[in-house]
Amino acid sequence: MTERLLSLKDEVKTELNKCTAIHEVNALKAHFLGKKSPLQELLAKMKEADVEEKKTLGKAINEFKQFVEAEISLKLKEITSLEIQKRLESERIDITLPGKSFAFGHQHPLTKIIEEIEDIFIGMGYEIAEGPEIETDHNNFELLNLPQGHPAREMHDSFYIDPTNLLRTHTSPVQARVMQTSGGKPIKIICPGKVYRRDNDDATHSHQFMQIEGLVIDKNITLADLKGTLALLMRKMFGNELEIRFRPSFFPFTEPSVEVDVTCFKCGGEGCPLCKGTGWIEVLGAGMVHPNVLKMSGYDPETNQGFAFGLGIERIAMLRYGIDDIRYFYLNDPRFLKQF
Ligand code: 2NM
Repeated sequence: MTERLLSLKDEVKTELNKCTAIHEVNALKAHFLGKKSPLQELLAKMKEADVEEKKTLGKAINEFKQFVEAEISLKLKEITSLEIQKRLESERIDITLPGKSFAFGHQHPLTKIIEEIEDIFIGMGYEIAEGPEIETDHNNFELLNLPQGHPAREMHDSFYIDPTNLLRTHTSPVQARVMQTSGGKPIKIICPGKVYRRDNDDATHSHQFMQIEGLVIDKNITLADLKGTLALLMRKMFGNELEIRFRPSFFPFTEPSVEVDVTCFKCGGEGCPLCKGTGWIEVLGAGMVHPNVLKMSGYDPETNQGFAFGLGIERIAMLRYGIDDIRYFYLNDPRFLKQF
């Protein structure tokens, strides 16, 4: 009997040694301790044994059971720790490897110029006003002294949506809206935004571009205020040394109207390819708000004066960065955009 148990013990050891997975160990456990195990034979024999034999036999069987359970639990521990070892090995992370770098987006050059100009005007106490890109014919033309049939309406041939609505051709309708709702009070605003004109796209024309227009209305506003304001704007944008000059011009919404040149910031006025040898660069249009415009939007032109100006953002950005084709701004080629 004890010999049988001893040889069973050896068998347990050899079989356990072959196990490499948990399910194999569990199968062995069933084999040695389960219903069809050799143990059952021994238990059957117990029935025929006498009291003294039963005692020793029972003890030996119990000891065998404990042995098997202890061996199995040891083996299970061994396998589990091996598996953990394997997983740690296969899921190892090398924290010294460099991280994945990903591309950051950044501001569009036009946005940069707009925010720069906004900051300059906010510094002078202006507010920023915005309005819809689809406007009424009334706001876009009528209120700006461009009545039906006015030849200047052809100056910027427009995209009509229906007989009374169009894509705004300038941001002036925003200013007309502000004038109409401000109850005759003083105004100091700039209006940045997209505008649309029926041009064929080429290096210097785009059917959609961006503008900033400014409007100041108060008592005793003069052309000198306009000149001082624009000189400050241009010096902050292009350098402290430059001068500005006014040339007489015409806009339906201003009288007098001027076009504004600045000293060529590239050559300092000596004459170079950028300024085509003149020493001056044209940067914007401006003027004193036409009495009709003031009147139509509820201001008495006898007691109120105003100045207004408009500039094209693309033109400023092209001058500033030396870009020779307006279409680059709208291609969104990262090779172009990442330079700014
Ligand atoms: C320009 C040139 C001159 C202008 C006028 C107005 C308004 F609404 F006050 F009448 N807004 N913008 C203006 C004046 C715009 O752009 C070249």
